[in-house]
Amino acid sequence: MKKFLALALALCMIFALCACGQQATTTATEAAPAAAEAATEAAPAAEEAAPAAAGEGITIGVVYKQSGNAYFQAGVSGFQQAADELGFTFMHDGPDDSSNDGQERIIRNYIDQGVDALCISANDAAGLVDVCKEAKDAGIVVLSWDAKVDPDGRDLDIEPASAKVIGLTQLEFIVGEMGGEGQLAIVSAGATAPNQNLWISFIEEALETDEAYKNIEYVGTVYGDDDYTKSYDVTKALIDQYPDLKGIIVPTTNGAPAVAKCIIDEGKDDQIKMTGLTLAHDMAEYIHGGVAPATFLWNPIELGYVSSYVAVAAVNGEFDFAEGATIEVPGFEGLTVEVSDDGGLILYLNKLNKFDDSTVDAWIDAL
Ligand code: RAM
Repeated sequence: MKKFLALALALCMIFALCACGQQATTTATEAAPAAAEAATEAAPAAEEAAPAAAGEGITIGVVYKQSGNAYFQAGVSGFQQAADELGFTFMHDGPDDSSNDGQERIIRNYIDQGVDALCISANDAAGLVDVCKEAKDAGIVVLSWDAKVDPDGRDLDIEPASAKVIGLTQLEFIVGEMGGEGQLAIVSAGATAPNQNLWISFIEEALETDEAYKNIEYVGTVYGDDDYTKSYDVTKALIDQYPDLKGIIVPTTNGAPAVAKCIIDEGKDDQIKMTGLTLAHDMAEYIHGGVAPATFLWNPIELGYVSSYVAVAAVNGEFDFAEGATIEVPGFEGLTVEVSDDGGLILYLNKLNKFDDSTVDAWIDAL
């Protein structure tokens, strides 16, 4: 009876095939929800949620780029909210040094422990393919979330929004702040980071081809490796090398506060403005202060939450890894699998929020 109930409940998770693959389009929303809403947006009350037993007996191994990164701690709370609703168990870990080797060791350990699914935010899209293939051969569902594993190593990649939208939202904003002209630099995370590199590729393409940016002199990208001190130091070196620098894009949460602090310490906050992908709590003072007039981010809690629902459905054999497949997740609509530019499968949440002087405080408790 118990078994039957569990099966019946599991079947309540509805996954359908839909022929219409839609292009991802996202625009940053001006309005941030109240903090309480932000925190609960991804986690509807348990009684409204899909079947509590769907995840019973399932173990998920969550792997992220680095330990101690508040962005991934938020992501983990999304996995926890889904675990509370669906009943699966999960482990989570990331290397201290943001290395590919460290992630490989964690994944191997999870394979040895017999996990049913892996959810990985990769430091190197190609570097994890072999170990992920081993996992797939062992019957493990392999999802990447936040930062992709290359198609051969994954079943599906789950991303907050299209890479082009994420990249160009930051570019348009900073160029507006720069009055359409002057020197622009990027301070990124690690040099192999799949998500940052993709966003930057769209930024660089637009800088080369779009007339709107013809008066922008792009001086290049430097890497702070998602380390506060290194991000600060590379920013200082940039400012020394380019005394006329007017804008910096920082597409990484760990680097952003270090860059803002450095601009201010160098006494350049009247001249240099920055934007990027940031959390709210560690950037609010810089957003209010004006050195970062606005920044952007999706809700990483939601990314963990949706990844959990996909993982559980896939382990239960109820999610088809195919273009057009859809999944129902409480609080989300229209989640549809598409074919990504890299030829693999991708699912977008399509949510990007803008943190500015009037919205950032509402997000501080959540992010
Ligand atoms: C950092 C990580 C993560 C990225 C965010 C924006 O925390 O690099 O992968 O999505 O920034």
